[in-house]
Amino acid sequence: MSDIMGTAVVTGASGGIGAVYADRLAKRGYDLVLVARSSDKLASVAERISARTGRQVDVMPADLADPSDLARVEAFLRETPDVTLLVNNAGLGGVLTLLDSDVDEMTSLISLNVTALTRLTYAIVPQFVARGAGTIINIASIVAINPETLNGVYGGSKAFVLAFSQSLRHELAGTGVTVQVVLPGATATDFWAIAGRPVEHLPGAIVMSSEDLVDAALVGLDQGEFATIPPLQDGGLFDAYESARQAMIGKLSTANPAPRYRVAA
Ligand code: NJP
Repeated sequence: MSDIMGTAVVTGASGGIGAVYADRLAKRGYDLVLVARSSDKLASVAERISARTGRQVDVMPADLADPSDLARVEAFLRETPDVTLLVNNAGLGGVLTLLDSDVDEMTSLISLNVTALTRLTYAIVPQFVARGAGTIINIASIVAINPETLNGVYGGSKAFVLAFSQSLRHELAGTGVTVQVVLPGATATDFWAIAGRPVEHLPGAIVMSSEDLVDAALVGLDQGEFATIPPLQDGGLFDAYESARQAMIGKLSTANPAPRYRVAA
């Protein structure tokens, strides 16, 4: 195991954005543990990266929507002191409206996008806090702030990831633990085909490559940025959004209803 950078655990690393994170983190000197369901794809990603970088790359096949598989990955995070970075990337999307989508599929989406990400974070944070170091990268989405675009449960799951990350950053301030949340826009991966709308159906001008997305997100991490939105050309727009949110803080809980809600006499 690498004793300088330590080990990065990347979920959803059998393809798409997660496989690019794995590649880039190995090039930065991390050893890797790659998590996803498909053992074959994981093995070929691992083989390719270790051949290119000489890093130790282990695979941990697991269905993170399955409680016993998830518990196995949680135990690994709790018990492996070498882990210095967790990329919570595994996620499922959806493009259908409520009327056209199946609630059982929505529940599975929540198990992966929300429950697994939460449980893995709970598993690693105490270790990072005890060591006074560690990095958590949570992959959210632009639908966290634009839930009207795709399926609403998908948008809601990513709004959870953003809110949970905001709280984590606040709670972990001063502990030495770094939290970053990444909000990709449309990115050219299998995500779209799996969700039922192949990426080729989207205008090319709104689709980023997974390599550009991850490289930009890592620049954001290096700059100490908390919320990184690689496609947003004018970063000031997010700053203004965040300022409006901050301006409400301290004013959101009062004993009396606001005058606009005064009950008519
Ligand atoms: O998707 P894809 P992306 N247990 O489908 C794994 C977010 N995002 O790379 O299990 C464990 O190519 C799956 O592997 P396998 C998105 O919400 C994307 O685009 O072997 N792992 C594969 O490795 C997600 O959070 C776009 O099938 C499971 C990986 O997850 C993240 O980016 C836009 C699993 C998914 O790879 C990566 O998505 C955006 C399970 N139950 C946010 N189910 C975009 N692509 O446009 C799946 O805003 N995986």
